[in-house]
Amino acid sequence: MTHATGMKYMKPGVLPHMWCAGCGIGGMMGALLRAFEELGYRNTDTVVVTGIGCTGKLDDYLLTNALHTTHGRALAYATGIKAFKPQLKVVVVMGDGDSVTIGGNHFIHAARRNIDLTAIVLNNLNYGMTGGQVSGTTPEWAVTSTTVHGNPEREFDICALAETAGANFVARSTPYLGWEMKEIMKQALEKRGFSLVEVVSPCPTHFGRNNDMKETAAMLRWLGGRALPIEDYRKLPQAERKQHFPVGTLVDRDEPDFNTRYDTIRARATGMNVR
Ligand SMILES: Cc1ncc(C[n+]2csc(CCOP(=O)(O)OP(=O)(O)O)c2C)c(N)n1
Ligand code: SF4
Repeated sequence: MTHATGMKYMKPGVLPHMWCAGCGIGGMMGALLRAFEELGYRNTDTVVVTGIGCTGKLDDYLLTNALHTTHGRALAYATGIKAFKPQLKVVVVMGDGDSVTIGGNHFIHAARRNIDLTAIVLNNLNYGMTGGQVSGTTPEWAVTSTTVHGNPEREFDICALAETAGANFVARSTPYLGWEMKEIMKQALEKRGFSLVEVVSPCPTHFGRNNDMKETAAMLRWLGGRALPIEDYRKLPQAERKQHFPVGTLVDRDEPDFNTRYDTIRARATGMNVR
């Protein structure tokens, strides 16, 4: 019996990768490439768009079509690709800074358009690449290099944001749950419309070190203890929910995506011109 390795999507000779030991980005990439393989994706019709940051370095390793864009703008580039080449599978891989902090506006509008993209957001709760600064998803209490006595701001719930803005598919996972992440990614990749997988992930180098979880195992245990299957999370009293985040498929609906709406309008407009 053979198992998907995802290696056929990787450039030869690029390992070892640049991420710190214990970082969750490598595992997320492994899950994504295995998902591609199990779904039979071809390099030629798959585009991986990234932004900037540790997570944004992912495209360096790939043989698929890949586009390394600017910080916070990956979804804008991806929207252009999908709008004009709808036959391509477009996957956008971003950090929490890229997607919902500097890039928050693009995130809201990509979900609102329900454009047929798969967004994978690696939420490591801080700006990893630039030294562990506070981001829009840093928990309220957390210490970072720019909130040394604790964070006075409240954090974004990325999944709730995507749901409210209109995404067809919203899910959350964490490397603590192993290959479940790959199965969720497969669902997201096959879903028409805007789909989001948030991967809540360890950054032992900054977030862990700043918050008494210097060892990766401690960060993974902490994430594992906070993650609750959505069915169990819903049973919790409101006051206890703050200690946890729900994992699994949170939203799965079938609203028309951007290209379907656009094609309908174009057909109508063309018909009107002919008359
Ligand atoms: C417009 C712009 N602002 C700021 C930066 C500097 N910068 C590079 S990476 C980064 C943080 C990345 O954080 P995140 O998106 O969460 O990704 P991570 O490194 O944690 O994976 C910042 C602020 C930049 N490159 N471009
Ligand atoms: S700094 Fe953090 S996010 Fe960046 S590679 Fe290291 S552990 Fe990963």
